[in-house]
Amino acid sequence: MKMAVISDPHLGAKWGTAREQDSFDQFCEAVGRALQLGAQVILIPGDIFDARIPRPEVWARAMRILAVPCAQEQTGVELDRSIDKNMEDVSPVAFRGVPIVALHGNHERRIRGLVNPVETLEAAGLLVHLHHNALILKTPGGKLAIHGMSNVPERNAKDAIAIWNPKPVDGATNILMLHQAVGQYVYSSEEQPTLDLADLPRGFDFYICGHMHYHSEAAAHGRPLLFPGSTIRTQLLEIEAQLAKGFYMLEVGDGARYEFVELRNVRDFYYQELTFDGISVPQLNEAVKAKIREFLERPRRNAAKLPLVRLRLLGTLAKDASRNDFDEDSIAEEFSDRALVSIGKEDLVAPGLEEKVKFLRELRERRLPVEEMAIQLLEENLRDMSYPQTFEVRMLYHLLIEDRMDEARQKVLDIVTDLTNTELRVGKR
Ligand SMILES: [Mn+2]
Repeated sequence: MKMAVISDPHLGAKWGTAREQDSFDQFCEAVGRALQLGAQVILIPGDIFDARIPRPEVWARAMRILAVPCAQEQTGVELDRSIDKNMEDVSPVAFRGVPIVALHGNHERRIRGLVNPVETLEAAGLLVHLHHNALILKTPGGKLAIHGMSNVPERNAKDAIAIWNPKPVDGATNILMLHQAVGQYVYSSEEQPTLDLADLPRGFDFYICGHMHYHSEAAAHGRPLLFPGSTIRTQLLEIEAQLAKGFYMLEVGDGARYEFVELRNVRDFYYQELTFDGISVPQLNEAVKAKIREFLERPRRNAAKLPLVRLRLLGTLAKDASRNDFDEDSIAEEFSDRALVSIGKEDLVAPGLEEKVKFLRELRERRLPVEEMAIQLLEENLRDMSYPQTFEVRMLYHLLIEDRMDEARQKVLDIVTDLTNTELRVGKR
């Protein structure tokens, strides 16, 4: 009994850019290769679409790809029964060909009462959607129970899985499918998972988790926990340059085997962090271009598509140089016939800016009351602007925070009147 697990295709991602076909190309290859390799069921643990409400152009491409497994010959997989799944939601055409069982991910989640795009695909009979329920399938290799929890907000994940409390089905191969951050396996370091490896329910033969975009393997209660990763590059992180994109083939019945299958039509991706110390803008231009040229001379795996080049600039610029003087767009334009270049300069510091950061850090360390911190920042900024001290800023500020509006207004009026009179006198002279 063979199954494919294809995760996070993010159909429609990078729409309107040079990469707008990538999500479809890569999902299409994954589905085609899975069928070639003999998959009898396809599992998709979430984020089929990149958006909650995909545009019709995206729907059309997605449905064309998802219809391919339906058109396959029957593989002897039948629906036996379900647990907590309303059978009226399962389309009578869902078990034609090679069936697809899917979750919705965080990109597709909508509020209760609204239909999400994965449920829409279910209505069309292109797949069966799971959320806190299970399907038990009769297959030539024995019974297969697929239990699924679609994405819930991370803060609720631990409670949601405890309340659901799925139990493995006796006499079946049991698979648990999720779309969450789990323990150290997160989409980004800003996420705070509530779910830990130990919180996963026990007794399943395979644990499968979408959401994380680079593929990884772990163990939960001594059984494989597989993260297929996305089929498209979305994050342009170093780890996405190091790890291949692909999907899993699982074989169950006589023991259990799994293997990661690499996609072939993925763009080559080069990632580099460059650190500088007091570099001038012309030198920076040269260094960046030299690096891109160096990448372009490397042997290519996929010569059919322009490679992606991501450079992250770190360190410091020369004195008096500003980040705005460095024009990354014109460099990207210059190479646009040979590569898709993305340059991140947010972490490149101009010396003036460095002093600002130091000033802010010192302010914070002095642990001043918020109001005092605000006036010091205001004074610092006014100094930068060479403010002529027409108004006594500190005095006005204190009147305002004490809610003495009338006095503040009067002070301003006095000064304006004074200034006007002076102007008039100068004018008359
Ligand atoms: Mn995702």
